[in-house]
Amino acid sequence: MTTPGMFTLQEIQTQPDAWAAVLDAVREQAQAWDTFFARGKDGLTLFFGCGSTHYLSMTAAAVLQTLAGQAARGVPAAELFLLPETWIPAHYQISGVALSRSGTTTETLRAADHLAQRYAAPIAAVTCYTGTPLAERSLWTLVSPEGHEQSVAQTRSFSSMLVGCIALAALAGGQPGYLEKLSALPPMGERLMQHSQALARTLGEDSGIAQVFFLGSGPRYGLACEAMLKLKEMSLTTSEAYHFLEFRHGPKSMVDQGTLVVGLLSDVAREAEAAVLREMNDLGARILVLAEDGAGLGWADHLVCFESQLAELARLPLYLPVLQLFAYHRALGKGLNPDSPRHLDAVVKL
Ligand code: F1P
Repeated sequence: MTTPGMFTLQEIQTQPDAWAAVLDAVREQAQAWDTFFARGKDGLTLFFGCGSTHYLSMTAAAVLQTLAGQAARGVPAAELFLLPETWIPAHYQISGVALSRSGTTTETLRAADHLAQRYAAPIAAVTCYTGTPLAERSLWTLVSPEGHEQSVAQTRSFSSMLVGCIALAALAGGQPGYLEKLSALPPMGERLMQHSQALARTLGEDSGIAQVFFLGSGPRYGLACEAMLKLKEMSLTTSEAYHFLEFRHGPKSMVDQGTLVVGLLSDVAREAEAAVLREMNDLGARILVLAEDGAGLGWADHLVCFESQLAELARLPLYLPVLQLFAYHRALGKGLNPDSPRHLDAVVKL
């Protein structure tokens, strides 16, 4: 006997265990991945995927470029075989990292084949299942052993693949000590979910919220997109994601009393980001801020503080659980089943 949302909730709540498991997997495979990242040094590493895993590709690329100083981009998989010239500069040595929970999405497989055949690119994969068509195409495969899911919408799969990508980027950047810091994430994730569960439910059940905007800069932009997708998939809510300062250039005209703006605050650009949120607050939007600490944020309507003491990139996964829980509660509040969103399948096979 299943109840609506039971798989989604269980997958969200168990994600810290999946983070610990993927870190163990990275430790076991660390040496093997050395050869992959060494190849990216003089070229361009393209991360690619579809839907959630496309958003993951943007964050993973930003993290690799920042931690390892290697040129990297996140690209929707289909663009790599439909319009490769728009993404791939001539004479570059290309490496590909396919991101896919299932390892069976047609576009992702075609992109991997295209990069390998036309650009002689070595292909690596970060996924949640073994023995898939994607794994067959990849010389390096990191499997998030506890990332698999029954729900359509990605939650623990996404965040555990993110943890894996951050750990791999740290290795590529010659920072193996970073992995020990990442080990602090699972207990922090548990604590954070306990502390923010009530807030996620209150916001999720608030029928006064008609639309939601998620704002993030740099590697947090991909996470803002993923939070936006969760809310759409699970709860059929009008939601959009923007880079923080972009929001002033048009989208803010949408702001009204029924708007929630969620800010995924950074440390580096905190002041400029907070200024955007305050401005939207003055225009009537409700504001939820996710930040390392609450200094100077007393004006926010809702605040989630990580208090992690972790480096800025190491704490990226902590933005996700409360936003997933928000989507889950919003779906239930609207009488929807978050486990099986309307019109969607877990994998798109063309
Ligand atoms: C990617 C994906 C999901 C999305 C949808 C269909 O699959 O686009 O992000 O929620 O239901 O599949 P994958 O390649 O990561 O398995």
